[in-house]
Amino acid sequence: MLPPRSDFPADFVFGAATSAYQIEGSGAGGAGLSHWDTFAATPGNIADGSDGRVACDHLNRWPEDLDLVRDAGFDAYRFSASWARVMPDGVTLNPQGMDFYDRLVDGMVERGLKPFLTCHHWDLPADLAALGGWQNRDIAARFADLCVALHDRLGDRLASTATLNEPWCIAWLSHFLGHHAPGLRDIRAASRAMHHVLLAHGTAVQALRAEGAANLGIVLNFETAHPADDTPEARHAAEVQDAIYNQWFIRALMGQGYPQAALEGIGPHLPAGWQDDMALIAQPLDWLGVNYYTRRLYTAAPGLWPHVAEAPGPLPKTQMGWEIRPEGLTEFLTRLARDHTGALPLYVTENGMALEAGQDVTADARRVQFIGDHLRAVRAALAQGVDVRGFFYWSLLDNYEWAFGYGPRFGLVHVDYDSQTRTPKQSWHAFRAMLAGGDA
Ligand code: IFM
Repeated sequence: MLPPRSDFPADFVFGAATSAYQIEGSGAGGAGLSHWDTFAATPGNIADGSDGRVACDHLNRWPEDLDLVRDAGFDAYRFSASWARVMPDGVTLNPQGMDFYDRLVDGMVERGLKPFLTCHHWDLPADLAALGGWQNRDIAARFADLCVALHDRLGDRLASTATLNEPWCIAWLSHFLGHHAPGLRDIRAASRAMHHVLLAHGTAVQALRAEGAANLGIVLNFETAHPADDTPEARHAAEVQDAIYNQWFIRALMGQGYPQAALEGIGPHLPAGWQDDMALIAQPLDWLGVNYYTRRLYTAAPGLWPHVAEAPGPLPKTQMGWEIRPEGLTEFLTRLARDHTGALPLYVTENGMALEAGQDVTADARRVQFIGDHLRAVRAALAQGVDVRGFFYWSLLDNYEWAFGYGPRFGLVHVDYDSQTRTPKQSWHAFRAMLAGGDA
C-alpha cells in the first residue's frame, strides 16, 4: 500500500525520473559519441553486451512517455540532457539536439508537468573523454558552457535545474572501481575526478547565476555504510566508506571541507592547489537532491587503502542484490539536515527497485511495497521537521541499467525492447490511485 497523498504537504512534488542515455537512443538525432557508447563497445564491460544506441527509443516516443507521466498523476518529470546530443564534440552546439530538448520541455509544460532538468547524467562526450574527461581541469569550463547553453534555451520553462547526477558514480565508481565509463581503476585519476566534478559544479552554478538561473541544485547519492561486525577494524572500514561515499561531496558543497578519513588516501593525488577551489565549490544552493537505494556492510580488507571490503548483508534484496532498508532514507534525510544542509530544501530525486525480466511483467506488488515503505520513511523525516519537498521514483520506464545492460528493470512501466511497447505495471497504477487521492 502507498500512503495517501494527504499524508504529505499540499505542495509536495511527486515525480518520475529518467536519464538521457538510459532511454533516448544515443545513435540518432545528430548526437556525437559519448564515453558510454565507447565503453559499451568494448567487450566485457556490459553484462549483456548491450548499449544505449536504441534503448527505449524515447527520442521518437517521448510524447507517449510524457503521457504516461501525466496519466499517472505526477506533478513533475526529472530528465537529463545528453551532452553529446547538445554538443557532439563536447563544445560545439548541435541545434538539432537542442531542438529535441526544447520540444520535450514544451511537451512537459503542455501536460502540466514541472520540468526538473539534470544537466549531466554520465554521458560525457567521447571527444572530451579523450582529453582526460573528469581528470582534466578544463572540464569545469566546458561543463559550465553546457549548463549555460541549456539554460539559455530551456530556462524560461524549467522548474528546477540540477548540475550533476551522482558525482560519486562519475568519479569513484568510474575511475577507482572501474565499473562505469571510462572504466579506470586508478587512484590518481579517481582523486582528480573527485575534485574536478565538484569544481565543475561550482563553476556551472556561478555561471548559471550570472545568467539569472533560479532554483539550482545538485543530486547526490547516499548509501548506508554499516560495519559487518563489531570489531574496530570493521567499524573503521565503514567510516572510511562513509567518508568517501556519503561525506566527500556534501561536506565540500556546504563549505565544510573534505573529510579527513577520505583525504588520507585521496589527498596525495588531488590536483595541486585544490584548497583554492573550495570556496568556488561551495556555491549557495536552492535545494539538494538525495538518491537513496540501499545499505551495505563493510569489513576491513588487507593491503592497500581504503582497506574496505563489502560483506553480504542479511536483509531482503532487490534484483540488484541491494538490501532493502527504508529506514536508511529517514536516517539520511535527518542526518543531512542536522550535520550539513540545515534548512536547505531536500528532494528525494531517486528511489526505486529492480525486479528481474521474466517475472510477471506488470504484477510488481513487491515494488508497490518498496515504494510505500520508502514514502513512509520520507513521512517520518517530515514529522521530524526535515524540509523534504518532493519524491521522484526511479524510473518511469524499464531502461538501460548501465554496465548491467537491460536485465534489471526499475520501471513503473514495462518496456518490451523488441516492439518498444509500453505497459504500465501495478506500481504505476498504485501511484495513479494514490495521486488521485484514492486507495493504492
Ligand atoms: O539507473 C541508475 C541511475 O542512472 C542513477 N541512479 C541509480 C539508478 C539505479 O542504479
